[in-house]
Amino acid sequence: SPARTAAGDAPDAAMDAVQRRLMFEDECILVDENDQVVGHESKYNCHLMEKIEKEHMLHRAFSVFLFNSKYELLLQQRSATKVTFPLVWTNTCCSHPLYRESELIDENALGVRNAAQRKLLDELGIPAEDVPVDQFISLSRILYKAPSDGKWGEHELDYLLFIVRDVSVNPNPDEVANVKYVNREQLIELLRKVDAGDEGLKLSPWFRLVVDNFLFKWWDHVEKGTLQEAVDMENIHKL
Ligand code: DMA
Ligand code: MN
Repeated sequence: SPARTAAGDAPDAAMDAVQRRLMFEDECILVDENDQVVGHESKYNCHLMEKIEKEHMLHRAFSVFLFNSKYELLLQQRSATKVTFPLVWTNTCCSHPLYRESELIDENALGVRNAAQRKLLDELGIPAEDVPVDQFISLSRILYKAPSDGKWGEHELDYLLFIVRDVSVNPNPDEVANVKYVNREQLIELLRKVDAGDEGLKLSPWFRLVVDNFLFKWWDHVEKGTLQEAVDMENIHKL
């Protein structure tokens, strides 16, 4: 459709109705480079590349990496209607903690973990009881900037949340085009295809950063049950 082919430059009127509603309803948390809360702003404004460049606007986000009991990682392909990064393959679930009391709790990243539980249900239909908030391990934080297409992009301070659970999955087609579990070999094969340009496969920039910098060493900890040893919430990695 015309809205898809040039999503980044399309007028807002062409934006998918569900995604447009979220762009204005979701109030993101603005932070400084040390992850201190400095304000709040609509999801819409937070993802305008012009604002990011001119006002250095930075917002808080999270990326969930969910593994099943066979230690396979659940990937999702973003829906065609996502305003930023449509149809790219990425980690299990990504979004933003919102500027509301329950998602602003700093202690042990509880606000971010609450947001993760909310979005795993919204995007993937994973029941809250399958992903108890105390089961997420906040491993680290990264700071990155990535243009999408046209006027949209990301500039985020992103919490990397790991969880090992068998869950029931029922993807929401407004958010997710496809899902699959991969073991390490299957992810390596996917990376090879992406790098070769096969089948038009693309990965999200933040997932690629985590893959290239951390994922395989953390996967060892997932398998050994030693994820706590990998926790580094002191540093914010600028990637
Ligand atoms: C934003 O994800 C968060 C990261 C880490 C890129 P998103 O674009 O999927 O957010 P939402 O699901 O709220 O649209
Ligand atoms: Mn964002």
